[in-house]
Amino acid sequence: MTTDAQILAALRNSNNVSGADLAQQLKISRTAVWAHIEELRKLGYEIEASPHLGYRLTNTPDLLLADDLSSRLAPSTVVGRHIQVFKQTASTNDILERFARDNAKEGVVVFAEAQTKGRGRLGRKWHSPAGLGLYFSVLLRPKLRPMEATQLTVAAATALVRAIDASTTVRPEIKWPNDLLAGGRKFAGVLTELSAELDTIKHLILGIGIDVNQTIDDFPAELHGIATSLRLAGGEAISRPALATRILQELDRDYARVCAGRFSELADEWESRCTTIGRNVGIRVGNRVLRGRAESLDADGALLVRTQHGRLERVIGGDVTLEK
Ligand code: BT5
Repeated sequence: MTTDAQILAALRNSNNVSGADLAQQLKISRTAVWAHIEELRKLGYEIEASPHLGYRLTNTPDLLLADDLSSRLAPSTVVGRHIQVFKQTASTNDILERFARDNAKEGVVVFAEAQTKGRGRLGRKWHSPAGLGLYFSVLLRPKLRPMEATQLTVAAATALVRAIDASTTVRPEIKWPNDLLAGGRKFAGVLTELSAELDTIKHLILGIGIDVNQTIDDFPAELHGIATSLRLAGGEAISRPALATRILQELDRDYARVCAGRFSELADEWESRCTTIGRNVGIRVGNRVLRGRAESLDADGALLVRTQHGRLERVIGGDVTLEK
């Protein structure tokens, strides 16, 4: 952890910390502590200083800073063990793909304040305006077969739902396979990209995009009517670093469950929040549209659909429309 991260962690852990205590903990001089506090203030952290009580953190900016995010996570977490934040990038998935090829460890997370080429599935775009949403990618190296990768898209969705339940008044619905909706409008999506050999996953990148503090004017015209943000749905602005931290914590927990072979627990949780289950659906897979009733998830995270002819089909990807 950097010195700034350690100072932020210390300030968060107690109401007031004296300069002398900080200096002792960090093994630096009191003048150096003061210089770091000044730097943090310049970034927008409001830190009060009183001669008797010491330093007190009174407000944090809505900025994503690697040190700040790291300081909020337990040292033992896998997801988020190393965090990097870019001011702007084409796509966080592309950055992480490069890191993965350079043998980065699993759990590395890359955030961007803005993306110029944010991607959805099948070459679609993800609108990623600066400072309003969360756009990040997580590198995982699960010991799973490629056909089990859908378990991790499901894990990402349950982690997002739990984090949003805990941090906001919005109660998201899941639309299979990767959309989070509020009031029928999409505010988050997951892009899972896989590098695999025949029967093993080499690495997997979970790319997560969430509309957090956008107002309607922040969306381009083509998304009006289909997209929303947590702020629009819940009526209040949300702290992005606090939400990001909670998501990484929940994802760490769900990833551990998947690795321990406890995916079925997640599948139950997922099904309870998924508006696709129990509905008649049309699923476009390539050029084909499969029609039927979505029944459940199987042990690998694929959707089981009972077709009009009574056959049970297993679907691992596609675009769903809900039918009557
Ligand atoms: C997704 O694709 O929903 C996955 C989105 C993943 C984005 C993250 S951001 C971090 C990481 N880096 C990346 O480059 N990507 C990932 P899909 O299901 O294909 O949905 C794409 C469709 O959602 C578009 O065609 C639009 O209709 C709609 N859309 C685009 N931007 C949106 C936004 N900001 N909010 C809501 N809907 C949006």
